[in-house]
Amino acid sequence: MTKYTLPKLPYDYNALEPVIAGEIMELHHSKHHNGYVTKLNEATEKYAAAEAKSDVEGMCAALQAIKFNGGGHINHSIFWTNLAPQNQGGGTPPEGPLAEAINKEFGSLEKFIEKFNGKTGPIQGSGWGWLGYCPEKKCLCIVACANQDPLVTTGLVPLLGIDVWEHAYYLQYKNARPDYLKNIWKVVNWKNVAERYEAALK
Ligand code: MN3
Repeated sequence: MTKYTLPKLPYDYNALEPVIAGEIMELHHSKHHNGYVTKLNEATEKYAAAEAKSDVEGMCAALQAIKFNGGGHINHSIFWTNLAPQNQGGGTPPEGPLAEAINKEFGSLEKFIEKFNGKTGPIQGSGWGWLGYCPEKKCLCIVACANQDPLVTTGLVPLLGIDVWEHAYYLQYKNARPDYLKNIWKVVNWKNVAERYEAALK
């Protein structure tokens, strides 16, 4: 059976400083994301064992854990690549088709960020803000998801996800989620977001 593994971070833990402290990145990647991977592997084993016995109750119970921990694994795997150190393009505004789509849908990058933060900041408890592509309506949209619910469950293709669980910012920003959301754009890897957008169009 497939064993899921923790992807390597594409930069050093302290490379996003001063926007995100190295201590946060290390805990977030090596403890939190790693925990989702470990529990996803346990849950898929439980599911397979239950399925082998036609134990539907056991299968349903395992599915809850697969959705949460699998969602955590999917979301963080996207999140790490959505960010980049400033000397590697982090914060450099998008160009090309993605920039055109953002301008068309939201007016400008600044207005997009304002709307994104306006929707993501008030998420109650833990969750994620997403920029997604809707293949049906052929447009960009901003969606807030609770817990670790992966965006794909809404039918959208994930392009950019911002983690607003407290573990993503609390050590540095304390209760000031809006400050974290204001700063994070300085390390957004728009090149990665644009690649995801262009792949979604195909
Ligand atoms: Mn997280």
